[in-house]
Amino acid sequence: MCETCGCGNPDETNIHEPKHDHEHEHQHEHDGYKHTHPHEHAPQKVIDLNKDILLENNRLAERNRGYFEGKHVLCLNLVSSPGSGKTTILEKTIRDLIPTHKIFVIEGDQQTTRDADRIEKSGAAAIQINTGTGCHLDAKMIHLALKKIEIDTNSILFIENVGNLVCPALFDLGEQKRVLVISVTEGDDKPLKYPYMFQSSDLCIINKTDLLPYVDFNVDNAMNYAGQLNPDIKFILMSAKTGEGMGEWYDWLEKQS
Ligand SMILES: Nc1nc2c(ncn2[C@@H]2O[C@H](COP(=O)(O)OP(=O)(O)OP(=O)(O)O)[C@@H](O)[C@H]2O)c(=O)[nH]1
Ligand SMILES: [Mg+2]
Repeated sequence: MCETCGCGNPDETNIHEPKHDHEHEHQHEHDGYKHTHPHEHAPQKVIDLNKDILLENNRLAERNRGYFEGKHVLCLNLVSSPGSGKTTILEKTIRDLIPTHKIFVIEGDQQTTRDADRIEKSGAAAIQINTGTGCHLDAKMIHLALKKIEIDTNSILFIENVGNLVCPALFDLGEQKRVLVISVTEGDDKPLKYPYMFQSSDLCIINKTDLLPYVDFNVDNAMNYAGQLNPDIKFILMSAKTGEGMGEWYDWLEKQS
């Protein structure tokens, strides 16, 4: 349960009962005889998240956005489920672009400085935010981090959000663009199950394509589902391991600057 965004708060949820009748007959074997009797399953529950706790966050996000615009900083918010490859993509991006670009990174994780350490080894300055029990970054955390890291003008700031396809979708950080990374090991139905994240993202990187021969992931299905939710979303097929799609990613980055 997230204690900071209220997604575990029962007052903020709606529970929909299924429309069909749950009663049907079951056979049980008892004392060597088969008995048939009606049996009731526990009702299925679908939980919707309410979003009206975000006004203060949006106000601070606008302040962050103004700061980035004033300094000509391209700020990108990288979101994904845990382990999709955000840090690996950033490591490769930094190694390739640091000779020609000024790059800074804000790292969000519940615990450890592992990702910030990886980023610094790649050659960019990084600051780590640990959210504790929190499952997302918010605009205030970015506002405070910006006071601790001196971002140059005309630079790129990557924010790697906490690995989570749910709560980070709701929190504007003041970024210009949101980059969603999914990987082929997660299943091609993710857009259907986590629609807010796909609706709110500008670019969807489908990572780990080197593993496509080994997993049941239909790229067309994933793109169609996401495109139905968000007709403007762009896609890049990528393998941060082999380098496939990195050139396309750098072209996309250049177009945003
Ligand atoms: N095969 C393959 N593995 C990859 C690729 N990209 C990343 N990985 C591996 O996937 C694992 C997770 O990668 P990370 O970059 O740490 O993922 P992340 O999204 O930053 O993870 P969190 O910060 O924990 O959410 C690591 O073992 C990477 O080596 C890829 O393109 N192909
Ligand atoms: Mg990471």
